[in-house]
Amino acid sequence: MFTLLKTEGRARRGQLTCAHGTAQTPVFMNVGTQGAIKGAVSAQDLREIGCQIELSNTYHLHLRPGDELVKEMGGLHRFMRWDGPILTDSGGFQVFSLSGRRKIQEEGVTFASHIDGRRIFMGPEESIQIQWNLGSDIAMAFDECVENPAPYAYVKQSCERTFRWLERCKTEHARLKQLADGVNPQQMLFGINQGGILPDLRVWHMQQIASLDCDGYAIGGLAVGEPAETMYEIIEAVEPYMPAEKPRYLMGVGTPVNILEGVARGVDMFDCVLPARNARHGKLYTWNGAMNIKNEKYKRDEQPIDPACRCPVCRSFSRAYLRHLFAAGEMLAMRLAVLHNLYFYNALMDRIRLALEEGTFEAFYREYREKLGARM
Ligand code: PRF
Ligand code: ZN
Repeated sequence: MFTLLKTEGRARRGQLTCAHGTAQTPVFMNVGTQGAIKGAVSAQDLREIGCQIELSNTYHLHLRPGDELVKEMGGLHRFMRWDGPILTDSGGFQVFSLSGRRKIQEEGVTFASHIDGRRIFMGPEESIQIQWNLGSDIAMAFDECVENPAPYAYVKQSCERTFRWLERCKTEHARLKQLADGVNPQQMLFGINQGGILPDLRVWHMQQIASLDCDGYAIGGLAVGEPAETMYEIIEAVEPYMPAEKPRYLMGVGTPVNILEGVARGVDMFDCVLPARNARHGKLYTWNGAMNIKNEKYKRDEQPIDPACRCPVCRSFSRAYLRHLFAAGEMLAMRLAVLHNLYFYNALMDRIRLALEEGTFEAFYREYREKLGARM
């Protein structure tokens, strides 16, 4: 269930109640693709860095260890020892971005596993069954994410098919709920808006999926090659057609500035591998912009990564020590950097929510759009 608490302009402050707890929105979901956060971060760490919702992938967990095994182990929450909300992505996007040769048909997608090349078929029913076995709190519809830009005719037939796939997802989800033997019988299902960077297709598709009364709506197919400004224009075009009483999720976005811009345009939920990936390359976020900790200038720097950060890393370690760990290729470098960046993203969402509560989001937005985009 989603409750809208307050709005400022198009920005929204709300709360999303799942079977495993309530998340305050706008929220950033921390990505643990295979049931672990890349950089040796566990579910225990997630709690410490302020994570509210963990995100895992249908595609990866189906291939390994297998969703049947996860179900046998009591579901994903119990398997990974995370008792907060979990969202699972449907596999649609990963099939297109990770697998080798693939064939898309009305029925679904046949593809080669990126692990051992074995041929696998996944359609809307399979994706929903897998997510049902995992027992996530939020399941995502099976969709096709087309690259940007793509020919009009292709995007049109693709998003028409994605709509038919959503109808099948809804039917399969309802069927499984009837069986009453699920790991998480209260699982929600979100629909995903597609339509490339073509506003008329986007709006048409959004109107179609809004009529199906999903538990929430995502905007997919963005941050896949188009300029950030184009992404913002598409969000602005579809937002008026997204049901106001349902949560809105911008998939796979983004930088701190992208998130701020998304919130300003009415988005409630985000996820991205960027903070963890950047951390592993030494790119760390601060309230004054991004820094590269591997830089020579931090060699004798006694300060924490960000003096304004209260994360477990900044409370203990210096920039000089982190720089050394990176230079020495120590695994601890990755772990500490990832912990800081994820804490930073969660803290950014905290500050955004606070500004919305105080009615000062507009001022916050103007100040931090500049600061967060800077390079230290
Ligand atoms: N569809 C799904 N997952 C996604 C995307 C999408 O379009 C994106 C696009 N940025 C990220 N993750 N199912
Ligand atoms: Zn920190």
